[in-house]
Amino acid sequence: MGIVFPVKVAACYNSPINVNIQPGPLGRSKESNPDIMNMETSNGLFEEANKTLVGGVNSPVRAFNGVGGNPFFVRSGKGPVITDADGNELIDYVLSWGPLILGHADAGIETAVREALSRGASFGIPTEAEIRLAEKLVEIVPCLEKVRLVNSGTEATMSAIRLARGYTGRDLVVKIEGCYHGHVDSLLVKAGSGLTTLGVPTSPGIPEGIAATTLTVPFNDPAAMEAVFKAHGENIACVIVEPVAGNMGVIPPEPGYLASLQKICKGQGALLIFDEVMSGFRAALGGAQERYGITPDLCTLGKVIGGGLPVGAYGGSAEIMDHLSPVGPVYQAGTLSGNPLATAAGLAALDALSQPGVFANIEAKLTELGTGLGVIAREAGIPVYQTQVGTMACLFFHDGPVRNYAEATASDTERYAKFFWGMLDRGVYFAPSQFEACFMSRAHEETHINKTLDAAREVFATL
Ligand code: KE4
Repeated sequence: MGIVFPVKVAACYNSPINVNIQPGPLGRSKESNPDIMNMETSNGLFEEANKTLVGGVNSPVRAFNGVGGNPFFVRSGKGPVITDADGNELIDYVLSWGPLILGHADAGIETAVREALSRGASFGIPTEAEIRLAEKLVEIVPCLEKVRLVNSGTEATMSAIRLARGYTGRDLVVKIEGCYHGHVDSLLVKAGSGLTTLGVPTSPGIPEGIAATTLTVPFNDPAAMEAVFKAHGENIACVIVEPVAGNMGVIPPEPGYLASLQKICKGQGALLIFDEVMSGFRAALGGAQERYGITPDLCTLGKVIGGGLPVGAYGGSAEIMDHLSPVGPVYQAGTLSGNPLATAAGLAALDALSQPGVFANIEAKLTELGTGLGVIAREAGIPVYQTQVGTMACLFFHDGPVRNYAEATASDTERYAKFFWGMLDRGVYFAPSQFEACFMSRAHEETHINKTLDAAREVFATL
């Protein structure tokens, strides 16, 4: 018999399933408020969905628990606008949680995917497109000499952690409280995104033995990082951090913070991993590592690099990456990794995004939106704290500053929910949680920004 680990199975987490078929919080109903968005078809679909899909969704954040009420169902998208099952047209600032930086149904991506599909969807054999996408990533992202393509951000972070442990021979991982790195067992500890939204920052189901290998410290706190290395330094394989925290709202690194992480990791023989699944090609074209000039040992990527199809990636120096199979002993694999459709979509997206002036123009549009929202909030006397890094931003209902998880989670989530539904009723879709990001795309135009600000002017008067 193999070694039996004394694993204590975490308490079973049974929440009552509350299939609450109504179109939103705060007693919203068409009867009491005829101006609210009609969600009749979506509500019917949500009721159906709950019969076969857990919570009616395939990813918890889509259930709108962060703002109460039920999600709408989407029928289609084009450019910056999505159309839901009831025919409501919504200006989209979630963009599938970041990937759609060119907007929905981009013609260039569609052509590329159709052409790839006409030659076959998957081979499980090397294809040239994988080389071209890898070359594009290496060309743009500072820390990359070699990459491995996978199918999601979670796969990328899970694999990067394993590589760091295999490379250093150490077990412990340091993560930042409130950062989210996908649903990797060892990283679902004090995590952001849906875990914070749902109030379960550390997920049940993670054996104590695994959770014990994860150490957490607050964001933007060099002293806390120093302390954890003082206590455990020789056993720490890596620090994984979202260099721009995007899963507790959007929180930039304080000046010098990323440099302090790099210095301590170098000094202690641990690897610094930038999880740029969200900030990659969003904080800057080359990610946060380009914007802040700090080159990590490894980085993970996803979202934008797939152009809306499932692609994740991780990479770093050839010296570290060559510890991966089949060259080295650290194993990682994937049936559909680098598949022709996803690589075609990703390459088309990155080719378009890396054209001169495209990224800067998207960033400028987000600045215009944020500036307008700030003026409106001040005129309404509503305290907000705004952040923006490149093409991602956040409007905290908080009088600021917001520099870490504790401060982020002190935001007025009730007021955020009112803002969310008020904007939705006026045809504007922001993230259904205070602890997510607002994204801009190439497809948004002045008319969409002006419509958004007109709606915000009305909504702030009701908050
Ligand atoms: P995926 O496995 O969902 O492709 O990527 C996980 C991940 C890793 N790292 C960062 C920094 C991430 O933001 C994510 C995923 N982000 C969430 C939204 N904040 C995805 C939305 C969802 O969970 O459905």
